[in-house]
Amino acid sequence: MTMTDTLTALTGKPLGECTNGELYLSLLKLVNEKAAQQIRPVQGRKLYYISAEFLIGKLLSNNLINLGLYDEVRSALQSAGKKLSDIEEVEPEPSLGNGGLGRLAACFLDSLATLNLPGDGIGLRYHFGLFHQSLSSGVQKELPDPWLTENSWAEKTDITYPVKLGGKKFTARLYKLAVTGYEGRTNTLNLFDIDTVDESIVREGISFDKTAIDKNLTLFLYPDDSDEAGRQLRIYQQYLMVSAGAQLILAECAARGCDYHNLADYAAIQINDTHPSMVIPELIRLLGEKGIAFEEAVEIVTKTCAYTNHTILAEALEKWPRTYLEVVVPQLMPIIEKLDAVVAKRTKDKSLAIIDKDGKVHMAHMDIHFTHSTNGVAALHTQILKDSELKGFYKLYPEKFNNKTNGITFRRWLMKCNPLLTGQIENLIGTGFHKDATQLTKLLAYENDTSVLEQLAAIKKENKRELCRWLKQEQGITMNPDAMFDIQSKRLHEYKRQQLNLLYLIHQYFEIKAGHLPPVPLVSIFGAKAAPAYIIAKDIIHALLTLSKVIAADPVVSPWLQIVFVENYNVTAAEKMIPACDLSEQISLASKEASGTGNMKFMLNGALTLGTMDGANVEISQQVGNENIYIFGQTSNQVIRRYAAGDYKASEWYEGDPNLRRAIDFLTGPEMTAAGSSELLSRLQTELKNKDWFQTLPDFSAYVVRKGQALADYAANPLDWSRRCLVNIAKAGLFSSDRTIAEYDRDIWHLGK
Ligand code: 26Q
Repeated sequence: MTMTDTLTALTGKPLGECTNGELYLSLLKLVNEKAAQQIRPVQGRKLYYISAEFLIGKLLSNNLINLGLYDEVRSALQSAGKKLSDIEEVEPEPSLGNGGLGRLAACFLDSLATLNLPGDGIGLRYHFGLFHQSLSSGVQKELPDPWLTENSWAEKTDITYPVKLGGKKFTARLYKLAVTGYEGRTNTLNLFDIDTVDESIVREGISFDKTAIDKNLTLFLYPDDSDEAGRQLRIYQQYLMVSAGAQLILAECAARGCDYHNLADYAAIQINDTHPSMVIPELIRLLGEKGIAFEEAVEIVTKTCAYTNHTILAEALEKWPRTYLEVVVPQLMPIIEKLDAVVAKRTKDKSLAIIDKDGKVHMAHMDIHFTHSTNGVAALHTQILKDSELKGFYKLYPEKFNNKTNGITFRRWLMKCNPLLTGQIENLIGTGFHKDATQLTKLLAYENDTSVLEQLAAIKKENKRELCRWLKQEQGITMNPDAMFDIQSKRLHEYKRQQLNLLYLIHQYFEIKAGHLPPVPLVSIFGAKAAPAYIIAKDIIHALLTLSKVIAADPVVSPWLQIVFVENYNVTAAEKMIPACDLSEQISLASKEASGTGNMKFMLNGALTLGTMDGANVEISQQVGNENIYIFGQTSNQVIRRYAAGDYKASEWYEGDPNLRRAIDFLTGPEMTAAGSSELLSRLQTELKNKDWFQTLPDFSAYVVRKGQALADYAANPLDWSRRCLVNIAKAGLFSSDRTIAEYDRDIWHLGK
């Protein structure tokens, strides 16, 4: 049967007469049928990756690629006068994650299935994922982002588990979503929900009644945790996930012959940050119900579970007041107390306790004591955990600590999002890199091949034009594709330092006004959502939007400088932006970005990095060499020392550098306050001048110099720039999540077939 016949049988009418919506539904069916054929029985140890977030993005094209159907489907549609890209538009994006941590989980699922490893995800079926960001009148507004349609990828099952929340009985229902591997097996993403959630309780924006948990439990991804009810709701969500997840794991293992004493031979559980940490006491509790004594249960759980740390930011490490846990999960508190007593026997060091003197329960501490592996997500990050943040734990359990540098799936972040570049690479080195990313180094043979470098530059230009077309259509923005495209896209956070970029742009504004023209026009593109309650982050967005207006209205500056803020940055937007980038901004304060994964995506798509020696930037710079990356700023050791000394004074830097002072003063000058809100702008100014917790000011002058160098190099020698892009692509193989997953399997999971 031809693909046209197959699809026509599914639609029930000629393809040319179908709407894009009808074609989408048929393709969804086709994919699910094909995917089901690749499900394999499991032998030996199976992985359960538990995570509060799976930022999977749109699935249709990715699944078609992985199942080897993409080309056939595209031509069948084409013959009927239909375009796959139009059908993709119909699919809502499941934004079931905040950012890096959630996207990493999605890349890992792809790699597990591709490597033919048995590994399923366990998470929550949020009705609304991360909020939809709208930018009207210069500020961010949050709106619900629905993705569940009648026929969605997550299929309802009749598998349910009882879960007790706040002493009341609830029923968790399992939804299954097929995870296809590239020429590999099909695994499952298990998402839990309860039937009583009521979408009609959403009020203005993303606000809702936080008390009625039967109606709101899985309504939103991470509800605002700035108030008590929000924080409690988060614990309820976490417990729903881990209790139902633990029951699923035990049931699946029992069905394969496990008698619970040997659980670790059947299951490996990876705890993605502390959000699923309650799985530890919950498993101990459930094993107790099966008749296994506490001491043995502790041993079994420790052998089964492993923990990944994604941050050293103190404010992101979860510590729950025991009074919350006593309300939400009273059945766990006695177990957590017993675990704390075990810890007290192991060490006298009170800073390693699970429950501290103020009655706060430290989730990460429970993880480290009661799992067999704790890993960081980039070499520098793991080193910092061992040397400072988790030093006491490292002393106690040196053998548990290990590094697993993050990675990204090249299927989505190259083959899917950048077909032109993929085609060029295939022509040069064949298709081996699809599953063996290290083969990209074969590209180095073309480092001095002018026609290859010119073609690479032409592809970049075409991707930039494509981004121009998309942004014109989405936001009515016109951009100059001959300018350098500089992109900073990631969550808005002070440690990621979008404000440093902002200060640079103000500086450039002054330079251009003074007649110091840059060697090439610059389009500075941002994509970033701020947490709804994160005031300074929202002020930074406001300042960027305001500056963008000021510059656009200035006939002298606007030909040379443009600021574009992409609304509602998500996976779909990232797939359009990343292939069009010339210069990738990775400018976090050294020591603060655990790894970063956007940095890897930009590199793979032929952008050069402008970055600090932070997270995986360190490993990127080792891969490409100093001449193929722009590094600047304080080192992590300098930063850590400065924090320890506690002697950083932003005001001294402000007073000491006239360029910096000029840029910061401009925030509340007449041009800005005429275009924006003086209240918001002066709040940001005060923060920068007097606090600047993430040390933006000390790195300012070095940033200006390095960025100036990048612009000069780009303008002076396009062919050499293209050569350096080629080197970046060729050396990106290390950052394939296939490599990361192979290392997790080798060192931690030891999965069966
Ligand atoms: C915690 C408590 C209360 C409310 C929310 C949270 C919370 C929510 C989300 C804490 C952290 C997150 C997400 C963290 C995250 O995305 N971390 C990123 O993980 C990536 C994958 O390892 C790294 O590349 C990034 O460096 C890291 O910032």
